[in-house]
Amino acid sequence: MGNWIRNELCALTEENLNLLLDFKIPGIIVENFIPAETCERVAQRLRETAFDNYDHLKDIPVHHIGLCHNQWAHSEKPIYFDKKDQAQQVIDEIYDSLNIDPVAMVIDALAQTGRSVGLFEEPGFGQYFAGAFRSFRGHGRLHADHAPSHIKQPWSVTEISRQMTWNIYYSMLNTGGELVIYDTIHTAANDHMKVPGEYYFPYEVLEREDHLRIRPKVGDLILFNTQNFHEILGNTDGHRISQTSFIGLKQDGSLGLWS
Ligand SMILES: O=C(O)CCC(=O)C(=O)O
Ligand SMILES: [Fe+2]
Repeated sequence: MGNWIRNELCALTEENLNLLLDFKIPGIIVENFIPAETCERVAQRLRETAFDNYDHLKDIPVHHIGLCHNQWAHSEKPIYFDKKDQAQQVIDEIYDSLNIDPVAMVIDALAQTGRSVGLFEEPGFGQYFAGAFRSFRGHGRLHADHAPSHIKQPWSVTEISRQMTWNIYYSMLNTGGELVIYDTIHTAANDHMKVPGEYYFPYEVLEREDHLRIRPKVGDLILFNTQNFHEILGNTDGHRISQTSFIGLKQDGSLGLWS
């Protein structure tokens, strides 16, 4: 018996957010979260902007703009926080004169479910960066994202009890690029199955067939629980670019965003 009580993306409501945190639904969608014309203008700017490599991960077909905490989580804390202003400036330039702030829009949308929501904070250092752009080409292999399991240093994001993600899709591939979410939860018990020295898992970790395969559309906001194993199917014909951050559930029931 699987965990999911529905096999589709659901609307953003208080009840569905609770179900998602509880691994009972595959995800949440808000279609046309960003208007198509705005997406096209942002996508054009993004295609012209150089993306950095995730140098800390070998062999992953991903580039990013902004700041990715995972990349600096095993360095001294000021190294990450010193990069924040510059990263935010690059993101702000992408949205220059478009009069939208998608990170604030996501925070507002989540807050409408009745939860307290904000940027994640590190005592003594302030707010984390949230809202990196990520560009995929090729296969993002089967993985889970869970700061308490991956990070061995005492950052506040390691104190969460659940981890989700949001993605707004600005540019999609002509074919392929599906997001596949599996009804199998990453746990301390299956973590040892991770391919040594890699970020991904073999398909043998999956406990059942149940999965949801989605082809996101430009303008969609999609949320899912990153403790569910997931993968991004590859292709190389075009750009698959989203803006994204994680969402952590804190001990007090509030949600915090960081990238
Ligand atoms: O790009 C996507 O559709 C999802 C990427 C992903 O692995 C994540 O947001 O954790
Ligand atoms: Fe992921």
